[in-house]
Amino acid sequence: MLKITKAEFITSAASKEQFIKTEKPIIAVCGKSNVGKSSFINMLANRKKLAKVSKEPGRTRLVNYFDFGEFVLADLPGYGFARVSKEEKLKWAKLLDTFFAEKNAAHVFALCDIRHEPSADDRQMLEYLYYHIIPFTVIATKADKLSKAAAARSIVNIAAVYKCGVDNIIATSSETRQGLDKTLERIQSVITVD
Ligand SMILES: Nc1nc2c(ncn2[C@@H]2O[C@H](COP(=O)(O)OP(=O)(O)OP(=O)(O)O)[C@@H](O)[C@H]2O)c(=O)[nH]1
Ligand SMILES: [Mg+2]
Repeated sequence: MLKITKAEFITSAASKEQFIKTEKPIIAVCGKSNVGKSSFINMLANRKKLAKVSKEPGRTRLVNYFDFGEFVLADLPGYGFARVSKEEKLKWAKLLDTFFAEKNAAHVFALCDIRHEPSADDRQMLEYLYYHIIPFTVIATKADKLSKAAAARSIVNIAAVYKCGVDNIIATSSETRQGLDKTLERIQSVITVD
């Protein structure tokens, strides 16, 4: 099992010129505002405050890079936040599209809230991934908020929307650390080149 021995903030990128180049595989974390991206990263890092968690959605407006030793994690800006201007939304969409088009990520963790039907923005993000042929794993967050049976039903639904198998979805909770081992196994297989 992969052991995370290092988790350090590297830098933030506000534009494509600032995207970093590295020999290490980059795993990107994406999902709508408030879905739990930063909390998920902190769970992996086993740190409380590596990535900023906020009750107010839409706070992560940059690509934040973290060095995890054998790989780099990129925390992408959350999309689908209502209270931002049209221009700002377009700017984010362009930034994300360029990020994927330039093949910056070897793998993507696409986060969605296990309690909610995937949104139009989630489907748009999925289109980017399929269009640019970027392998992804769905992380169904906040699993602590549902019963086991309800979580299982939700995962079947998410698999249908994301056009993937249920095996490609990991139910997680940053509160209970459910799904951490499965996620580490997935990272291990993603970063192992054989
Ligand atoms: N119950 C529960 N709450 C969670 C979980 N993960 C995140 N939250 C809460 O959801 C809210 C948003 O979490 P963040 O990790 O900041 O979400 P984010 O996706 O990084 O948000 P932005 O950076 O604004 O796009 C916070 O109040 C968290 O405490 C989880 O697994 N379970
Ligand atoms: Mg965040």
